[in-house]
Amino acid sequence: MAEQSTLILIKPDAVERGLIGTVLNRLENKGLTIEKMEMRTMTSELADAHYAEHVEKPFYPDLKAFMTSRPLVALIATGDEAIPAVRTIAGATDGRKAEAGTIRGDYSLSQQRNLIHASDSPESAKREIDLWFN
Ligand code: FUP
Repeated sequence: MAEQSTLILIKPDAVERGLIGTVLNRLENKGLTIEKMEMRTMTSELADAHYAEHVEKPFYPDLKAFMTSRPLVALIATGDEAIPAVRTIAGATDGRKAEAGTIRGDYSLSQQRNLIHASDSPESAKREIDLWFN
């Protein structure tokens, strides 16, 4: 048993579409525990820190505008191997290509408006949890 905590964002598109409960359901049904949860709007500074690896990419201005436009739900979920487990539930980045049965595969038809962010490694999880909750 390797308990892990991961940082999840239920993105503005999911909030706007009334899918907060659907996403939370999937996480809870899987057996994950929601440790902390807060609805907030990402600031410009937080966006640049959170997406540090993407700030120079051509798609970043658009991504930042979307992520800072409206409230999102930030949460910490914990469980056995939670980091890879949540990535599996989330599905591939591009909702058009994500497998059916995943959150993105079932509810997103977009590479940017893909409903959920989930930490991709223990290092990212630690960094992102610190950024959002400390
Ligand atoms: P993921 O780890 O699956 O959230 O995806 P990435 O870290 O590769 O990308 C971060 C965010 O940038 C994703 F939510 C999708 C978005 N993105 C774009 O909007 N356009 C692109 O060309 C690539 C990624």
